Amino acid sequence: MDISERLAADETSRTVDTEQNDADVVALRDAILDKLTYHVGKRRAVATERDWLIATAVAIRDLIVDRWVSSTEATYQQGAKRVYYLSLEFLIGRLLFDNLNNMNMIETMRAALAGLDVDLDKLRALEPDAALGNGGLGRLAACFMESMATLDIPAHGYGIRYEHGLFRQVVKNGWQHEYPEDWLAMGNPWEFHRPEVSYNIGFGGSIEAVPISEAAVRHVWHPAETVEAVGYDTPVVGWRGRRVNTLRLWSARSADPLRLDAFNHGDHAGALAEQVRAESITKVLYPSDATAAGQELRLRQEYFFVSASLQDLVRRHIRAFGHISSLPDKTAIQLNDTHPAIAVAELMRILLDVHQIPWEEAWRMTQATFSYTNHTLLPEALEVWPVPLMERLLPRHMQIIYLINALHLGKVRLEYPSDDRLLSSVSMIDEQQGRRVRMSHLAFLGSHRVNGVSALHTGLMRETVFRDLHNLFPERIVNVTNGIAFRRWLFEANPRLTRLLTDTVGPKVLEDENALTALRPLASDRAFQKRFAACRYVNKLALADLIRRELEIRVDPNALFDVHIKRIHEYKRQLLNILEAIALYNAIRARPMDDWAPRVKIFAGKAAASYYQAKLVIKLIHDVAKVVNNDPTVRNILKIVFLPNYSVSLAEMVIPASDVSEQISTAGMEASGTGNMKFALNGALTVGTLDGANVEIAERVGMENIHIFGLTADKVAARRQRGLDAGDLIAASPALSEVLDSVQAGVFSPDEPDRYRGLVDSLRYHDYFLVCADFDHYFATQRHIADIWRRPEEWWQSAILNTANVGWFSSDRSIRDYATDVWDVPAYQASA
Ligand code: T68
Repeated sequence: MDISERLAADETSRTVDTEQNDADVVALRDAILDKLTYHVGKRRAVATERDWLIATAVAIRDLIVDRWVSSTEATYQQGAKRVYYLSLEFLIGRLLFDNLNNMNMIETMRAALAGLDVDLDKLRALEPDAALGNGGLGRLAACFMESMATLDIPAHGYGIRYEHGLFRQVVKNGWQHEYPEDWLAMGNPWEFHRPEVSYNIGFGGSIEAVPISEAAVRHVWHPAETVEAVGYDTPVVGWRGRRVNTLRLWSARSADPLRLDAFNHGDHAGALAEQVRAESITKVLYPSDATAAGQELRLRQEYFFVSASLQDLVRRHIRAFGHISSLPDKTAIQLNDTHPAIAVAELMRILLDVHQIPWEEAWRMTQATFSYTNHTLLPEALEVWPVPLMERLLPRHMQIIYLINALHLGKVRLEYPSDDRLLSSVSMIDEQQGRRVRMSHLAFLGSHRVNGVSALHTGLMRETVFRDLHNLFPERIVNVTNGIAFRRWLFEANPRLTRLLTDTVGPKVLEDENALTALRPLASDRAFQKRFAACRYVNKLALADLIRRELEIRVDPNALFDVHIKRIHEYKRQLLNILEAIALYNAIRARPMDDWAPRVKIFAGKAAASYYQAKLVIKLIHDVAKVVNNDPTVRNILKIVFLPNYSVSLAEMVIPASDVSEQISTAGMEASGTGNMKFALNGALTVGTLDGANVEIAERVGMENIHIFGLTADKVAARRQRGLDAGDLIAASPALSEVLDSVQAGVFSPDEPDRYRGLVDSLRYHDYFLVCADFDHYFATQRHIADIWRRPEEWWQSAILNTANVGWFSSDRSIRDYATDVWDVPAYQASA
């Protein structure tokens, strides 16, 4: 066994905590055995690994609960302001290691389980991912929850407890198929069912105006249908258990579960119909990462969780402070995209109709309480709901929206009397294609702060979608660049690198993201470079092993691992990457004896079920892989791999094993990206466009340590103005011409030669995502990266400088920004 094999054989998850004392180990072992007996109800002799996982989780949960209770108590005692994060998605992933790590208990737990002949790493792999989100937006919510607990901010996350999270992706013959995912099948040891925390949620019906004085009426909504929302709480543990917050997810229950009369008359299905209808609200997560789902059920989901959450937080406020009037002083509600934007009308309804607050005061309170984060400017992703649907489903809310809009437009008209263009642009009702409510405008007008998620994106918000609103309210839009939880994306995902960092910089690197800068002087130190590279190598061995087991493809861990993992979307340009792979393949075949740097191109990601173009790209990646991986001329110089069923857990495995990070979206289209930060933190070199947070990463790591190519956002806009025919560009690029001709001719799809004809035609004649325009520059940049790969001292210096310089992208920094600029709450400071 050589050194790296020995390192690999060493368990994969030994981490940073060494505080392990025998008494703790014994106590924990006893606690686990106790849970096995009294919670799981099994004897040790017959316990399965799953039983041990439950017993282990529940034993840790007990320790977490103590902190949870004290955190909650302290917030009440201090009368502190609370933050509520409303999100239709929380892409949490697994919790076992997250909780152990934050509680500083990994090694103690490992020893306790070893004493019971149980392997902690096996239990880790058994836990299902909580995939209650589509992609970046949902994962951001999960990182933010962790950072809020770490920074000792009293916060609650509110969302939906989907019975089925994001679909399971199965690839058959290169095509994606979707299957339901069943994360709750074996129970969820982290959550607490709160049957006593339940609220009625109304839909439809009529409004009664009841006179309460000469001049005033009170509106009473009589819903036609009522569904019950029931809470499930999951504790969110901050770093070192400093604070434990709550993620409260709602599940739908029928107010009237069984019509016994119908059942007794033999109509068994009919007797349950109402239950089925009610419970369908929280059955599935909509698999739409960029397009508004458009279905009525989606609007029902949105209102369902918003109404339950607002009823819950108002009740909590009144219990703590006695009166509704102080709500904005003690409450900050963050709307994660427009999905919860109906909350603006719902809070108004509660203030006006339930608490009898006058309109002006209710509106002031609402604006002071809410703030809204925008995550996309893609027109197809901006939510609009048809007015007739809103009137039918939420009649009182629609009345309130009309009044908000009338008062708002009245003010605009006073200032700009005859500017009809302006009025229609800032109106909450879009009159273009039927009348539709613009949820972005509702969220904007109902908030005191509106933020974008990277500097570039925030600038584009001001210039494009929100231009007119921004001119009316120039203080409202602020930028808060996204961040990632270092605890998960460095400490847990890459324990080896973390150990190297703590050995080198000291334990303060675990507490303070800025301490990473201490690595800068070591970047050119050959000995340190070798240790840094050894961590990567061992992570690559583990990934190579996974690829062999999953796909029966052998990859060389000494090759450059070039990784593109994220949702599959045209703007993210997996197509550009696979076309570049074909060009490289052609070049290798033309000059097989050249000194090529061996490369493995790794892809993973899910396409929305209805997104044919994205599914076709997955198929193309598989078709190209089949040809390239089986071509003896190419030997091991190029391999192409598509890892199925991308998930948070898969990302944790792949990112620490990556040499190159693909962040190649069409400039101006990726609001921020957060994967880009995870790779850079783990020392991968980015190949990317000047898009989203790539711009800020480049500023921090230095242009010599990131590989930027392609049109800038301005140039993209200008080029689109000129037209999208790429004929001239293709004619000018022999490499691109050859690639497109071969794809079009069916070289990679001999079983169906026309499979990619339409795809290539759209590149030639309507290249909206500027794949052709950026192709040559991308290809050249990739060759430049290969040159650097051949000069290890240069490569590892650059890699180390990436890790050293991206401390700023910690979600702790993002949350501190929100705390100061948006929520006005204090946040924990390490040295304070
Ligand atoms: C992502 N958005 C952005 N949307 O694309 C990404 N959309 O640039 C950014 O880093 C991230 O948000 C965090 O700010 C999404 O992930 C969705 O998932 C989504 C879901 C439903 C409807 C529309």
